[in-house]
Amino acid sequence: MMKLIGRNLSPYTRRVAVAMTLLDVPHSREYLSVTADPERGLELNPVGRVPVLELEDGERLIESAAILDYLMDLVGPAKSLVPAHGKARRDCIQLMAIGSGVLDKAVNAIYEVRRRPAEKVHEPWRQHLLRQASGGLAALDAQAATRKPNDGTWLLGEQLSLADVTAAVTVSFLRVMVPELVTDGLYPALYALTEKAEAMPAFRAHPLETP
Ligand SMILES: N[C@@H](CCC(=O)N[C@@H](CS)C(=O)NCC(=O)O)C(=O)O
Repeated sequence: MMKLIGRNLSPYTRRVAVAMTLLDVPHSREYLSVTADPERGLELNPVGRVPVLELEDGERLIESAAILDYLMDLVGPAKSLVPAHGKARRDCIQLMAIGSGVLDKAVNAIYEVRRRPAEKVHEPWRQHLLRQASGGLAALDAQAATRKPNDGTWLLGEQLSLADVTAAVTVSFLRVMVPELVTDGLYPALYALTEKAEAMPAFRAHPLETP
């Protein structure tokens, strides 16, 4: 059986975990925190990060986007959570890039505070990172606002895609770790989409741990 390594508090890991459950790909988990155990991180991944997906033969894949690409290839076009061609495929991958870009900026803003001595935190840089994250959230909200109200559609229309999974895990992670980025009422369409996604069994199967 494949093994997914990383905690659900890592949104990059969580989006892979949710996708594996949505696609019924059997897997076990190793809930590694690379903050707590950086040596294990470096043993599994040359750049010491999670997620890592260990395949049945021991091959290890790194980078959530690359892991998701492998999984979509594994399940094939009929089940894939990324449209196969054209504008829909482009839009899906761009929206995923915005979501993971938000995460990159927010995670760096967190590290700025948590991984530096207090006197070495550069607040203007942290604010710049938060502005970049906010730009991505506004773009996701604008896309979510094009959904027809309350009719159950997703970012790209009727079909749930990895763009939705990424957007929802992003908002949920920020609510716990950088609540100032996702205050009430700021991104209503994106919040509604997140609530809808988080109510699904595949999301509920991978709840965020407390930090
Ligand atoms: N681009 C990577 C980002 C992975 C990442 O930054 N993971 C974090 C956990 S949320 C990590 O392992 N951080 C440890 C570090 O960078 O030192 C991906 O999508 O997999």
